[in-house]
Amino acid sequence: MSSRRGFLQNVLAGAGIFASAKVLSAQEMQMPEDMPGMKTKTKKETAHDHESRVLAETPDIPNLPFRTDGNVKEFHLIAEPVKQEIVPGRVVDLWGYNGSAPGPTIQVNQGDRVRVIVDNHLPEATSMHWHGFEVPVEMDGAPGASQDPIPPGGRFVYEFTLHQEGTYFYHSHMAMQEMMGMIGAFVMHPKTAYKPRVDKDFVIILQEYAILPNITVPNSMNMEFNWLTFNGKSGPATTPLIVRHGERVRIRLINLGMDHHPIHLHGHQFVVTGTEGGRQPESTWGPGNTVLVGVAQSRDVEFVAKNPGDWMLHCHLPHHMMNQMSSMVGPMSRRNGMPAGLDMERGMGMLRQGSATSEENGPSLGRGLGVGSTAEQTVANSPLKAGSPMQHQGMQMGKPQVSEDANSVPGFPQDAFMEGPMMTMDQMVDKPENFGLRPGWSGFMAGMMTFVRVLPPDKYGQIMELREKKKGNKPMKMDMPGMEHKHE
Ligand SMILES: [Cu+2]
Repeated sequence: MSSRRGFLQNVLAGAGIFASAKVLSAQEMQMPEDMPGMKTKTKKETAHDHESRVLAETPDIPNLPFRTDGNVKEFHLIAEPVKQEIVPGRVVDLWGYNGSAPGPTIQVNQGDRVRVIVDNHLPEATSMHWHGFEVPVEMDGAPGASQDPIPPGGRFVYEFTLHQEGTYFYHSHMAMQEMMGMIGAFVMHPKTAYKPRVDKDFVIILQEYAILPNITVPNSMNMEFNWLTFNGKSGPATTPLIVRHGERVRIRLINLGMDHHPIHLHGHQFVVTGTEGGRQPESTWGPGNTVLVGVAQSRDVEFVAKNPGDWMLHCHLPHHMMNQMSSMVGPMSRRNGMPAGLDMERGMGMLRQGSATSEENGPSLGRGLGVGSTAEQTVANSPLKAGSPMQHQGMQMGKPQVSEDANSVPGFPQDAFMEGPMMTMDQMVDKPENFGLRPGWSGFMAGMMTFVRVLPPDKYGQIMELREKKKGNKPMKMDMPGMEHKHE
Protein backbone atom coordinates (compact mmCIF):
# COMPACT_ATOMS: atom_id res chain seq x y z
CA MET A 1 0.00 0.00 0.00
CA SER A 2 2.60 2.52 1.07
CA SER A 3 5.19 1.29 -1.39
CA ARG A 4 2.51 1.84 -4.01
CA ARG A 5 2.28 5.40 -2.78
CA GLY A 6 6.06 5.74 -3.13
CA PHE A 7 5.79 4.41 -6.65
CA LEU A 8 3.15 6.99 -7.54
CA GLN A 9 5.27 9.77 -6.05
CA ASN A 10 8.16 8.70 -8.21
CA VAL A 11 6.06 8.67 -11.33
CA LEU A 12 4.93 12.19 -10.52
CA ALA A 13 8.48 13.24 -9.69
CA GLY A 14 9.61 11.94 -13.05
CA ALA A 15 6.96 14.08 -14.70
CA GLY A 16 8.39 17.09 -12.89
CA ILE A 17 5.15 18.06 -11.15
CA PHE A 18 5.75 16.56 -7.74
CA ALA A 19 6.22 19.34 -5.25
CA SER A 20 4.79 18.33 -1.89
CA ALA A 21 8.05 16.90 -0.51
CA LYS A 22 9.74 20.13 0.38
CA VAL A 23 13.03 20.91 2.03
CA LEU A 24 12.69 20.75 5.80
CA SER A 25 11.99 24.06 7.43
CA ALA A 26 13.51 24.87 10.80
CA GLN A 27 10.20 24.28 12.58
CA GLU A 28 9.83 20.82 11.16
CA MET A 29 13.35 19.65 11.74
CA GLN A 30 13.93 16.94 14.27
CA MET A 31 17.26 15.51 15.26
CA PRO A 32 17.85 11.86 16.10
CA GLU A 33 18.10 12.92 19.77
CA ASP A 34 14.36 13.43 19.61
CA MET A 35 13.65 9.76 18.99
CA PRO A 36 11.97 8.10 21.97
CA GLY A 37 14.25 5.97 24.15
CA MET A 38 17.39 7.71 22.92
CA LYS A 39 19.90 8.77 25.52
CA THR A 40 21.87 11.91 24.73
CA LYS A 41 25.13 13.10 26.13
CA THR A 42 23.67 16.10 27.92
CA LYS A 43 20.81 14.25 29.58
CA LYS A 44 21.36 13.33 33.22
CA GLU A 45 21.76 9.68 34.16
CA THR A 46 18.68 7.98 35.55
CA ALA A 47 18.09 4.39 36.63
CA HIS A 48 15.98 3.96 33.52
CA ASP A 49 18.98 4.76 31.30
CA HIS A 50 20.22 1.21 31.59
CA GLU A 51 17.59 0.33 29.01
CA SER A 52 18.08 3.27 26.68
CA ARG A 53 20.25 3.42 23.60
CA VAL A 54 23.00 5.91 22.91
CA LEU A 55 22.95 8.15 19.90
CA ALA A 56 25.83 7.40 17.53
CA GLU A 57 28.38 10.13 16.84
CA THR A 58 30.15 10.43 13.48
CA PRO A 59 33.17 12.72 14.06
CA ASP A 60 33.38 15.48 11.39
CA ILE A 61 30.03 14.45 9.87
CA PRO A 62 26.59 15.79 10.91
CA ASN A 63 23.44 13.78 11.60
CA LEU A 64 20.66 14.18 9.06
CA PRO A 65 17.55 15.83 10.57
CA PHE A 66 14.12 14.40 9.78
CA ARG A 67 10.48 15.47 9.67
CA THR A 68 7.63 13.42 11.05
CA ASP A 69 4.77 12.84 8.64
CA GLY A 70 2.18 10.72 10.47
CA ASN A 71 4.04 7.54 11.35
CA VAL A 72 6.79 8.17 8.79
CA LYS A 73 10.25 9.63 9.43
CA GLU A 74 11.07 11.67 6.38
CA PHE A 75 14.66 12.47 5.38
CA HIS A 76 15.94 14.54 2.48
CA LEU A 77 19.23 13.78 0.72
CA ILE A 78 20.72 15.87 -2.05
CA ALA A 79 23.34 14.23 -4.26
CA GLU A 80 25.72 17.02 -5.24
CA PRO A 81 29.33 18.10 -5.91
CA VAL A 82 31.09 19.23 -2.72
CA LYS A 83 34.29 21.07 -1.89
CA GLN A 84 36.00 19.40 1.02
CA GLU A 85 39.15 20.18 2.95
CA ILE A 86 40.67 16.79 3.78
CA VAL A 87 43.73 18.27 5.53
CA PRO A 88 44.54 21.96 6.09
CA GLY A 89 45.06 23.63 2.74
CA ARG A 90 44.01 20.63 0.65
CA VAL A 91 40.54 21.34 -0.72
CA VAL A 92 39.32 18.71 -3.17
CA ASP A 93 36.30 18.36 -5.44
CA LEU A 94 34.27 15.35 -4.35
CA TRP A 95 30.70 14.22 -4.90
CA GLY A 96 28.63 13.62 -1.79
CA TYR A 97 25.32 14.38 -0.11
CA ASN A 98 24.08 17.58 1.54
CA GLY A 99 27.49 19.25 1.41
CA SER A 100 29.79 16.50 2.59
CA ALA A 101 31.44 13.26 1.55
CA PRO A 102 30.60 10.96 3.22
CA GLY A 103 27.05 12.31 3.45
CA PRO A 104 25.24 12.94 6.76
CA THR A 105 24.52 10.02 9.07
CA ILE A 106 20.93 8.76 9.23
CA GLN A 107 19.79 7.23 12.52
CA VAL A 108 16.48 5.43 12.98
CA ASN A 109 14.93 2.87 15.30
CA GLN A 110 14.22 -0.72 14.37
CA GLY A 111 10.64 -0.94 13.10
CA ASP A 112 10.50 2.65 11.83
CA ARG A 113 8.70 3.55 8.63
CA VAL A 114 11.20 5.71 6.73
CA ARG A 115 10.92 7.91 3.65
CA VAL A 116 14.02 9.34 1.98
CA ILE A 117 13.61 11.94 -0.72
CA VAL A 118 16.66 11.87 -2.99
CA ASP A 119 17.28 14.85 -5.26
CA ASN A 120 19.93 14.61 -7.93
CA HIS A 121 21.98 17.80 -8.29
CA LEU A 122 24.79 16.03 -10.12
CA PRO A 123 25.55 16.63 -13.79
CA GLU A 124 24.72 12.98 -14.55
CA ALA A 125 22.26 10.30 -13.52
CA THR A 126 22.51 8.58 -10.13
CA SER A 127 20.70 6.00 -8.04
CA MET A 128 20.62 5.33 -4.31
CA HIS A 129 21.18 1.86 -2.97
CA TRP A 130 20.31 0.92 0.62
CA HIS A 131 23.12 -1.48 1.39
CA GLY A 132 21.92 -4.64 3.14
CA PHE A 133 18.34 -3.45 3.63
CA GLU A 134 15.60 -6.04 3.37
CA VAL A 135 13.12 -3.86 1.52
CA PRO A 136 10.86 -4.38 -1.52
CA VAL A 137 12.91 -4.70 -4.71
CA GLU A 138 11.46 -1.52 -6.24
CA MET A 139 13.07 0.37 -3.32
CA ASP A 140 16.52 -1.27 -3.77
CA GLY A 141 17.96 1.50 -5.92
CA ALA A 142 19.64 -0.76 -8.47
CA PRO A 143 19.65 1.38 -11.63
CA GLY A 144 18.30 -0.38 -14.68
CA ALA A 145 17.19 -3.36 -12.59
CA SER A 146 14.76 -2.00 -10.02
CA GLN A 147 14.30 1.56 -11.25
CA ASP A 148 15.33 4.04 -13.91
CA PRO A 149 18.39 6.06 -12.91
CA ILE A 150 17.50 9.42 -11.35
CA PRO A 151 18.26 11.97 -14.11
CA PRO A 152 20.15 15.22 -13.37
CA GLY A 153 17.63 17.52 -11.72
CA GLY A 154 15.37 14.56 -10.95
CA ARG A 155 14.02 13.07 -7.75
CA PHE A 156 13.19 9.63 -6.42
CA VAL A 157 11.28 8.96 -3.22
CA TYR A 158 12.22 5.81 -1.35
CA GLU A 159 9.98 4.48 1.39
CA PHE A 160 10.22 1.35 3.49
CA THR A 161 9.68 -0.19 6.91
CA LEU A 162 12.90 -1.29 8.61
CA HIS A 163 12.76 -4.47 10.66
CA GLN A 164 16.57 -4.82 10.92
CA GLU A 165 19.09 -3.41 13.41
CA GLY A 166 22.79 -2.65 13.05
CA THR A 167 25.33 -0.64 11.03
CA TYR A 168 24.13 -0.09 7.49
CA PHE A 169 24.87 2.50 4.84
CA TYR A 170 23.55 4.18 1.73
CA HIS A 171 25.55 4.75 -1.44
CA SER A 172 25.23 5.64 -5.09
CA HIS A 173 24.98 2.50 -7.18
CA MET A 174 27.07 4.03 -9.95
CA ALA A 175 30.54 2.54 -9.33
CA MET A 176 32.49 5.62 -10.44
CA GLN A 177 30.36 7.81 -8.16
CA GLU A 178 31.29 5.60 -5.21
CA MET A 179 34.92 6.49 -5.94
CA MET A 180 34.00 10.21 -5.83
CA GLY A 181 32.73 9.91 -2.25
CA MET A 182 29.05 9.00 -2.48
CA ILE A 183 28.27 7.07 0.70
CA GLY A 184 26.74 7.76 4.10
CA ALA A 185 26.09 5.81 7.31
CA PHE A 186 22.62 4.48 8.19
CA VAL A 187 22.39 3.32 11.80
CA MET A 188 19.39 1.24 12.78
CA HIS A 189 19.13 1.22 16.57
CA PRO A 190 17.66 -1.95 18.08
CA LYS A 191 14.23 -1.87 19.77
CA THR A 192 15.92 -2.48 23.12
CA ALA A 193 19.55 -1.63 23.83
CA TYR A 194 22.14 -4.29 23.15
CA LYS A 195 23.73 -5.90 26.19
CA PRO A 196 26.15 -4.97 27.52
CA ARG A 197 25.09 -1.39 26.93
CA VAL A 198 27.72 1.05 25.62
CA ASP A 199 28.38 4.58 26.87
CA LYS A 200 29.83 5.85 23.59
CA ASP A 201 28.92 4.89 20.05
CA PHE A 202 31.02 6.13 17.11
CA VAL A 203 30.79 5.77 13.33
CA ILE A 204 33.86 5.86 11.04
CA ILE A 205 33.55 5.62 7.24
CA LEU A 206 36.69 4.52 5.37
CA GLN A 207 37.31 6.03 1.91
CA GLU A 208 40.22 6.53 -0.46
CA TYR A 209 41.02 8.85 -3.35
CA ALA A 210 43.70 9.12 -6.04
CA ILE A 211 44.50 12.82 -6.41
CA LEU A 212 47.77 13.98 -7.93
CA PRO A 213 49.55 17.12 -6.65
CA ASN A 214 48.02 20.34 -8.04
CA ILE A 215 44.83 18.52 -9.04
CA THR A 216 41.57 18.74 -7.07
CA VAL A 217 39.51 16.01 -8.72
CA PRO A 218 39.92 12.33 -7.78
CA ASN A 219 40.79 9.91 -10.56
CA SER A 220 37.98 7.40 -10.09
CA MET A 221 39.56 4.89 -12.49
CA ASN A 222 42.78 4.60 -10.55
CA MET A 223 43.85 1.49 -8.67
CA GLU A 224 46.33 3.24 -6.38
CA PHE A 225 45.37 5.75 -3.74
CA ASN A 226 47.30 8.53 -2.05
CA TRP A 227 44.56 10.05 0.13
CA LEU A 228 43.01 7.80 2.75
CA THR A 229 40.23 9.19 4.93
CA PHE A 230 38.23 8.57 8.10
CA ASN A 231 34.91 10.44 7.74
CA GLY A 232 36.29 12.57 4.92
CA LYS A 233 39.46 13.70 6.77
CA SER A 234 43.03 12.45 6.69
CA GLY A 235 45.30 12.57 9.72
CA PRO A 236 46.12 14.87 11.45
CA ALA A 237 42.79 16.52 10.51
CA THR A 238 40.72 13.58 11.78
CA THR A 239 38.87 14.24 15.04
CA PRO A 240 39.82 11.98 17.97
CA LEU A 241 37.17 9.87 19.70
CA ILE A 242 36.78 11.25 23.22
CA VAL A 243 36.05 8.68 25.90
CA ARG A 244 35.87 8.77 29.68
CA HIS A 245 38.10 6.27 31.49
CA GLY A 246 36.10 3.10 32.20
CA GLU A 247 33.38 3.62 29.63
CA ARG A 248 32.27 0.88 27.24
CA VAL A 249 32.78 2.00 23.66
CA ARG A 250 31.40 0.88 20.30
CA ILE A 251 33.05 1.87 17.01
CA ARG A 252 31.12 1.16 13.81
CA LEU A 253 33.54 0.89 10.85
CA ILE A 254 32.16 1.10 7.31
CA ASN A 255 34.26 0.59 4.16
CA LEU A 256 33.53 1.62 0.59
CA GLY A 257 36.41 1.80 -1.87
CA MET A 258 38.89 -0.41 -3.71
CA ASP A 259 40.85 -1.71 -0.70
CA HIS A 260 40.24 -3.68 2.46
CA HIS A 261 41.48 -2.03 5.63
CA PRO A 262 42.88 -3.78 8.73
CA ILE A 263 41.88 -1.34 11.45
CA HIS A 264 44.04 -1.56 14.54
CA LEU A 265 43.47 -0.16 18.03
CA HIS A 266 46.33 0.44 20.45
CA GLY A 267 46.20 -0.38 24.14
CA HIS A 268 42.99 -2.41 24.25
CA GLN A 269 41.53 -5.71 23.09
CA PHE A 270 38.12 -5.50 21.48
CA VAL A 271 35.44 -7.89 20.33
CA VAL A 272 33.61 -7.75 16.98
CA THR A 273 29.95 -7.51 17.96
CA GLY A 274 28.35 -6.78 14.60
CA THR A 275 28.75 -6.90 10.82
CA GLU A 276 26.90 -5.34 7.91
CA GLY A 277 24.23 -7.95 8.71
CA GLY A 278 23.57 -6.66 12.24
CA ARG A 279 24.39 -7.89 15.74
CA GLN A 280 26.47 -11.06 16.11
CA PRO A 281 25.74 -13.68 18.78
CA GLU A 282 27.92 -13.25 21.84
CA SER A 283 29.32 -16.78 21.36
CA THR A 284 31.26 -15.43 18.32
CA TRP A 285 33.01 -12.61 20.19
CA GLY A 286 36.70 -13.51 20.36
CA PRO A 287 39.28 -10.97 21.55
CA GLY A 288 41.40 -9.07 19.01
CA ASN A 289 42.87 -5.65 18.30
CA THR A 290 42.82 -5.57 14.48
CA VAL A 291 39.71 -6.06 12.39
CA LEU A 292 39.75 -6.42 8.62
CA VAL A 293 36.98 -4.30 7.17
CA GLY A 294 36.48 -5.52 3.63
CA VAL A 295 34.95 -3.49 0.82
CA ALA A 296 31.18 -3.18 1.29
CA GLN A 297 31.41 -4.47 4.86
CA SER A 298 30.78 -2.93 8.21
CA ARG A 299 32.24 -4.11 11.51
CA ASP A 300 31.18 -3.06 14.99
CA VAL A 301 33.86 -3.39 17.64
CA GLU A 302 33.37 -2.93 21.38
CA PHE A 303 35.74 -2.59 24.30
CA VAL A 304 35.97 -1.20 27.80
CA ALA A 305 38.27 1.83 27.79
CA LYS A 306 40.19 0.65 30.82
CA ASN A 307 43.64 2.01 29.98
CA PRO A 308 44.04 5.80 30.17
CA GLY A 309 45.97 7.51 27.39
CA ASP A 310 45.85 8.78 23.81
CA TRP A 311 45.69 5.56 21.83
CA MET A 312 46.11 5.38 18.08
CA LEU A 313 43.34 3.89 15.96
CA HIS A 314 44.42 3.35 12.36
CA CYS A 315 44.49 1.27 9.21
CA HIS A 316 47.62 -0.85 9.42
CA LEU A 317 48.49 -0.86 5.69
CA PRO A 318 51.61 1.34 5.73
CA HIS A 319 50.58 3.26 2.60
CA HIS A 320 47.26 4.04 4.26
CA MET A 321 49.09 5.84 7.08
CA MET A 322 50.49 8.47 4.72
CA ASN A 323 49.24 11.51 2.87
CA GLN A 324 49.83 12.64 -0.68
CA MET A 325 52.09 9.72 -1.59
CA SER A 326 53.15 10.22 -5.15
CA SER A 327 56.09 9.71 -7.38
CA MET A 328 58.30 12.66 -8.32
CA VAL A 329 56.29 13.60 -11.38
CA GLY A 330 58.21 16.62 -12.57
CA PRO A 331 58.02 15.64 -16.23
CA MET A 332 54.25 16.16 -16.12
CA SER A 333 55.03 19.86 -16.36
CA ARG A 334 58.64 19.76 -17.53
CA ARG A 335 60.31 17.48 -20.07
CA ASN A 336 63.49 15.65 -19.27
CA GLY A 337 62.27 12.72 -17.21
CA MET A 338 63.24 9.11 -17.47
CA PRO A 339 60.79 6.45 -18.60
CA ALA A 340 58.67 4.99 -15.83
CA GLY A 341 55.76 2.61 -16.04
CA LEU A 342 55.41 2.87 -19.80
CA ASP A 343 53.92 -0.57 -20.09
CA MET A 344 53.41 -3.72 -18.05
CA GLU A 345 56.37 -5.62 -19.55
CA ARG A 346 58.86 -2.97 -18.54
CA GLY A 347 57.11 -2.30 -15.26
CA MET A 348 57.19 -5.97 -14.33
CA GLY A 349 60.89 -6.12 -15.05
CA MET A 350 60.80 -7.52 -18.56
CA LEU A 351 63.08 -4.82 -19.78
CA ARG A 352 64.42 -4.24 -23.23
CA GLN A 353 67.62 -2.72 -21.93
CA GLY A 354 69.34 -2.37 -18.61
CA SER A 355 67.71 -3.14 -15.27
CA ALA A 356 64.62 -1.61 -13.73
CA THR A 357 66.80 0.70 -11.67
CA SER A 358 69.46 1.35 -14.29
CA GLU A 359 70.61 4.77 -15.46
CA GLU A 360 68.10 4.59 -18.34
CA ASN A 361 65.04 3.56 -16.32
CA GLY A 362 63.21 4.77 -13.26
CA PRO A 363 61.83 2.17 -10.86
CA SER A 364 58.25 2.55 -11.93
CA LEU A 365 55.91 -0.23 -10.95
CA GLY A 366 53.66 0.81 -8.17
CA ARG A 367 55.18 4.23 -7.93
CA GLY A 368 53.22 6.08 -10.56
CA LEU A 369 49.69 7.18 -9.93
CA GLY A 370 48.23 5.79 -13.13
CA VAL A 371 47.67 7.49 -16.44
CA GLY A 372 50.08 10.34 -16.97
CA SER A 373 52.88 9.19 -14.74
CA THR A 374 54.87 7.72 -17.58
CA ALA A 375 58.08 9.49 -16.79
CA GLU A 376 59.83 10.24 -13.59
CA GLN A 377 61.93 13.24 -12.79
CA THR A 378 65.61 12.38 -12.66
CA VAL A 379 66.18 13.17 -9.04
CA ALA A 380 68.24 10.99 -6.82
CA ASN A 381 66.64 10.41 -3.46
CA SER A 382 68.09 13.58 -2.14
CA PRO A 383 70.11 13.39 1.05
CA LEU A 384 68.33 15.08 3.89
CA LYS A 385 70.28 17.98 5.27
CA ALA A 386 70.04 18.88 8.89
CA GLY A 387 69.48 22.59 8.36
CA SER A 388 67.75 25.20 10.45
CA PRO A 389 64.01 24.59 11.00
CA MET A 390 61.81 26.46 8.53
CA GLN A 391 58.34 27.90 8.99
CA HIS A 392 55.75 27.60 6.24
CA GLN A 393 52.13 28.66 6.67
CA GLY A 394 51.95 27.46 10.23
CA MET A 395 53.73 24.19 9.58
CA GLN A 396 56.91 23.68 11.49
CA MET A 397 59.43 22.02 9.25
CA GLY A 398 61.36 20.24 11.95
CA LYS A 399 65.05 19.58 11.98
CA PRO A 400 65.26 16.05 10.62
CA GLN A 401 66.69 13.51 13.00
CA VAL A 402 69.33 11.97 10.76
CA SER A 403 72.62 10.40 11.71
CA GLU A 404 75.92 11.68 10.31
CA ASP A 405 76.50 8.62 8.15
CA ALA A 406 72.84 8.23 7.13
CA ASN A 407 73.53 8.47 3.41
CA SER A 408 75.91 5.54 3.50
CA VAL A 409 73.24 3.23 4.92
CA PRO A 410 71.50 1.06 2.27
CA GLY A 411 67.79 1.89 2.08
CA PHE A 412 68.20 5.46 3.26
CA PRO A 413 66.47 7.69 2.47
CA GLN A 414 63.25 5.88 1.62
CA ASP A 415 61.03 6.66 -1.35
CA ALA A 416 58.16 8.24 0.50
CA PHE A 417 58.33 11.89 1.27
CA MET A 418 56.37 14.16 3.65
CA GLU A 419 56.90 11.67 6.40
CA GLY A 420 57.51 12.03 10.10
CA PRO A 421 58.31 15.18 12.02
CA MET A 422 58.81 17.26 8.86
CA MET A 423 55.17 18.27 8.76
CA THR A 424 54.08 19.09 12.26
CA MET A 425 50.94 21.24 12.20
CA ASP A 426 49.51 21.10 15.73
CA GLN A 427 48.15 24.68 15.54
CA MET A 428 46.60 24.26 12.10
CA VAL A 429 44.45 21.36 13.26
CA ASP A 430 43.74 22.79 16.71
CA LYS A 431 40.29 21.81 18.06
CA PRO A 432 38.82 20.88 21.46
CA GLU A 433 39.27 17.15 20.84
CA ASN A 434 43.03 17.66 20.35
CA PHE A 435 43.46 19.60 23.59
CA GLY A 436 46.40 18.37 25.65
CA LEU A 437 47.90 16.02 23.08
CA ARG A 438 51.69 15.69 23.21
CA PRO A 439 53.33 18.63 21.33
CA GLY A 440 54.38 17.60 17.82
CA TRP A 441 51.83 14.76 17.64
CA SER A 442 50.46 15.93 14.29
CA GLY A 443 53.71 15.15 12.45
CA PHE A 444 53.07 11.47 12.94
CA MET A 445 49.39 11.21 12.05
CA ALA A 446 48.43 10.83 8.39
CA GLY A 447 45.94 8.98 6.24
CA MET A 448 43.57 6.67 8.08
CA MET A 449 44.75 7.56 11.58
CA THR A 450 43.05 9.01 14.61
CA PHE A 451 43.10 8.66 18.40
CA VAL A 452 40.86 7.05 20.94
CA ARG A 453 41.53 9.33 23.90
CA VAL A 454 40.76 7.56 27.17
CA LEU A 455 40.68 10.42 29.64
CA PRO A 456 40.41 10.88 33.41
CA PRO A 457 37.26 12.77 34.50
CA ASP A 458 38.93 16.20 34.82
CA LYS A 459 40.54 16.20 31.38
CA TYR A 460 37.39 14.72 29.85
CA GLY A 461 35.36 17.51 31.43
CA GLN A 462 37.76 20.15 30.13
CA ILE A 463 37.39 18.95 26.55
CA MET A 464 33.59 18.79 26.81
CA GLU A 465 33.63 22.37 28.11
CA LEU A 466 35.80 23.52 25.22
CA ARG A 467 33.43 21.77 22.83
CA GLU A 468 30.41 23.58 24.28
CA LYS A 469 32.24 26.88 24.01
CA LYS A 470 33.07 26.23 20.37
CA LYS A 471 29.44 25.41 19.67
CA GLY A 472 28.49 28.74 21.24
CA ASN A 473 30.88 30.62 18.98
CA LYS A 474 29.72 29.01 15.80
CA PRO A 475 26.03 28.19 15.91
CA MET A 476 25.42 25.00 14.00
CA LYS A 477 22.28 23.89 12.18
CA MET A 478 21.15 22.10 15.31
CA ASP A 479 20.76 25.42 17.13
CA MET A 480 18.36 26.89 14.59
CA PRO A 481 15.30 28.73 15.97
CA GLY A 482 12.36 26.45 16.59
CA MET A 483 14.63 23.54 17.40
CA GLU A 484 14.22 22.23 20.88
CA HIS A 485 16.15 19.46 22.42
CA LYS A 486 13.99 17.67 24.92
CA HIS A 487 16.70 17.27 27.50
CA GLU A 488 15.66 17.10 31.12
CU1 LIG B 1 43.81 0.67 4.71
